[in-house]
Amino acid sequence: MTDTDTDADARVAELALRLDAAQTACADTPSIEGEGPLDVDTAYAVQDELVRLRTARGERIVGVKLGFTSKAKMAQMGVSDVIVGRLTDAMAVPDGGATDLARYIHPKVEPEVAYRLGADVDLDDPEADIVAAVDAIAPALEIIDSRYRDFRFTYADVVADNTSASGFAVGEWVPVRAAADLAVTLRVGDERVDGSTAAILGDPEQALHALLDMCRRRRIPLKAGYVVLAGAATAALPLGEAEARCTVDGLGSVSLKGV
Ligand code: OOG
Repeated sequence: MTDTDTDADARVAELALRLDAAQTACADTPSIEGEGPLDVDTAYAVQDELVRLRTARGERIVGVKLGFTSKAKMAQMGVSDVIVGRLTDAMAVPDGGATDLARYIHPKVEPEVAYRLGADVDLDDPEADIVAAVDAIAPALEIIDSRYRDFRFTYADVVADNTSASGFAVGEWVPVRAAADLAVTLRVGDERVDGSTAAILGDPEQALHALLDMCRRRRIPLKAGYVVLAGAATAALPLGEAEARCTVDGLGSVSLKGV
């Protein structure tokens, strides 16, 4: 190992500790790239280390999530690539359940579609069929809580921060079906946003292909039983004590609230 490798490893460890501390203390942190360049490979290494810190505390990885699957969000960020993050059991909120707002810095909710993997996907098999590995679909809510001040981050920043992942709820699983252009409604108290699953890369099934491609590039395992969140179908709304409910036509609905 060269000194440069050692310095790079030390930086990854330090950035992961900083983001982990922001999450556990619910205290935001400034953008990393605001202080100097962060390349995407290093950002995924920070995410790996951040997730390792969580699993070392006993959390279990239960799924993966995509971000920036909507054209609007990609354009807003000036990027053309999706991002992938990890979900742990500590982030799961039961459908209809409550989540303690004291756990978050400035939580927002997004309406999503979730897929469940019924089998492992072999990242090294060029013929691997992720769509065939999916055994159920459900409406979902994701809670995003960027550890960065005012949700101000670059592409590499948000990758390092495990793509803002902090909570999720999944509605009733139903057999997989086409979900290309289903009406989606997100209600939080009196606020409401309408959209369509078409906002998710044109068809949430495309998100599965984008996920496999990204997981191959980043060596992120895809295991049987994993929940896959395909990305937001509308803009996010702030989460407070009012009920948040996502309804996806033909799939059903899912809700949670903050307490
Ligand atoms: C990043 C996460 C975005 C999505 O579905 O696009 C995301 C953020 O906006 O904090 O999960």
